[in-house]
Amino acid sequence: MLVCSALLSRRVAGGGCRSLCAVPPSLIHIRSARLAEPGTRRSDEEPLWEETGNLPFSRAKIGSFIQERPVLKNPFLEDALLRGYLRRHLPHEAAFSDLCAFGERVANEVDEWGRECEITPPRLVHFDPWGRRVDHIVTSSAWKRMKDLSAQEGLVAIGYERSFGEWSRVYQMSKLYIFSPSSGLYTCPLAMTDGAAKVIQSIGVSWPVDEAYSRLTTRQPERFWTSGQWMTERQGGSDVGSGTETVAAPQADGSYKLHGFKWFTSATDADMTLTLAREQDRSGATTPGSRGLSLFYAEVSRGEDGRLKGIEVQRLKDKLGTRQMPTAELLLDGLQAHRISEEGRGVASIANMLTITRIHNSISAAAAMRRVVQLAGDYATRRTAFGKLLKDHPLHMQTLARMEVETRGAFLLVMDVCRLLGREESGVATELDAHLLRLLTPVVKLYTGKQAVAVVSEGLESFGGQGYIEDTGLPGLLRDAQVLSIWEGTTNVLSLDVLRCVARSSGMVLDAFFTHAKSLLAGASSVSSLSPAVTAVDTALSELKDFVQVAATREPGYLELAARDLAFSLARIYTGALLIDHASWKEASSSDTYAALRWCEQDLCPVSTQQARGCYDPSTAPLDAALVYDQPTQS
Ligand code: UCC
Repeated sequence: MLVCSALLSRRVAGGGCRSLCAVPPSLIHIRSARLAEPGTRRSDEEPLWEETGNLPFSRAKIGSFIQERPVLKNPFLEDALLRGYLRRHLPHEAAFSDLCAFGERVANEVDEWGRECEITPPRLVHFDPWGRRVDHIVTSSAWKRMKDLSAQEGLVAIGYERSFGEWSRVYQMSKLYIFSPSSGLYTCPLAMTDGAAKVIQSIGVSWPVDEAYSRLTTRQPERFWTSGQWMTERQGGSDVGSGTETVAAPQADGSYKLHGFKWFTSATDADMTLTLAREQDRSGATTPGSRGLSLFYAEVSRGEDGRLKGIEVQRLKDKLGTRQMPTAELLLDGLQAHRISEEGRGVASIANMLTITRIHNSISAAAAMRRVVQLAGDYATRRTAFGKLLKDHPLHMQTLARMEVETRGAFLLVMDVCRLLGREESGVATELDAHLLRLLTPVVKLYTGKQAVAVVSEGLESFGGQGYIEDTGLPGLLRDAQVLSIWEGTTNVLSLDVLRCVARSSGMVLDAFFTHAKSLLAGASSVSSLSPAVTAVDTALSELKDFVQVAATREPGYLELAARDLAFSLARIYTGALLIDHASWKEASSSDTYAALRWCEQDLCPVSTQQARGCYDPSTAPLDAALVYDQPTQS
């Protein structure tokens, strides 16, 4: 480039072209393009650019090659597994045509709104022009359109209308699955709205929450409400029982005034919230721990002066991703609320909400994977490198195929949990279903959260440098994926939840797991092409059983160290069984079989592998700590 500029300045100064003739043609092109606009004559002696005949940069200063962008097509029509799964389990024309029409809308209309939400993030206006405190969270028009769309499309309502009986949740979550990556994170308020409706339904739809329930589950945009779930305080992200400081002061009319500080409240433009607080007795004393927590319902409203009633928005959070959505710190300063759980039953009552939001989280994770795989696959048909399209490079296809296997596994795992939820809600769940739902909810959330980060990251890489360019919209997918393993319970907290539900059910949840996984394999016993996968899952189940037997005789610390690997083993084994089951369906494709075989090639039971290496022995914990805090040796 330096040589080029030197030549260029000499030429301009001297007006001659002798030295130019000595440089390679490509340099001439670059320099020429900088000297004058194409088609303009700089001096009478020089020919027009067009007249030289071989100047491909003459029409544009940046060259003529423009890479075709990846195109988002109808995410329902493009998804062979989703369509196959629904054809098998929910073969209803009405559901298909609705999903097809919605997929069209997502690709052609909604996706752009999602982008608008990303580039026009919410902002907080504390004061009006005359100095009055208003705490307005200003959101984009696209964010508001998402709310109307969510009501119209029944994205929460479908789960409560139950038009498809026990398959209604699968139908609802299929819609959310094709919506999620284009939703500008509107799936977050929808998750909490769904969770709040579920809590209200389980407690009883009566005053003071009957009106709220009808608004959370309506299809009328003008009536539709969203709900927050204000659980996190400065001391209590995971350990809610010890960390919740908010107190509820009883009022003469039976309501309460809440006073506290909520540190992380998402989708803070909600119309109502469910939140935890400690009820004060007459002397102002409260009960510590989870036993002191009750669940409260509060509406978010403004007084005639425009101020939020009983709430001050301290600030919006500056987050790595999910920037489309307002997340705020809230001071509750006498917020009027109603207790809706029994006293001291706050955590148990909000657990229903956690189940729903964790399932939504898993849907978002699987959907992010699916979206990046769809876009990467499309791009591979448009991008040429080393003389051929990316799709014709076997190594590139191997990478995308591995992403596809992960995505298929995640999809089947989360859909199976939705199936179980639907069965529970329509009153047809067996005891086995109920145990599986309890066990698999933390499992699917923690596993898909991890998968999403890995797959989306790999997906960005498959676009080369463009995957790192902000206005392609791709980096946002990765930023938003990173939160999926954090909120609604981190991987370790959920792994401990798995242990807790095993212990509280006296192992019944694991019995259900073994029984159902075996029954999924049984259907494939006669399909010879699947036999390596069936053998792998069968072996992993035996290994898992052995692990459980040994672990039951060890001290609690042993199981705690094994918790994460145990949860991963449950996820991999069960997902393997689901992939096999789907591939043994009579209308399954060869790709379904291939995906099952590939999934089952990995270590399906890492808890057994690590146990054999002594990773959970009592000596391990101090060694881990010593490694983490390893100090340079003093000389
Ligand atoms: O992260 C957040 C950001 C919000 C953004 C919204 C995203 C929405 C999704 C978006 C999709 C796009 S908000 C909050 C995040 N925080 C958490 O998720 C909390 C994480 N911590 C836990 O999950 C802990 O395990 C706790 C808080 C549940 C543990 O509390 P305790 O008090 O120690 O719990 P216990 O003693 O184990 O359980 C108390 C009761 C028991 O019932 P009883 O008394 O009848 O035996 C448990 O069985 O609650 C019941 N319980 C459960 N029931 C506890 N956990 C569960 C559960 N998971 N399912 C059913």
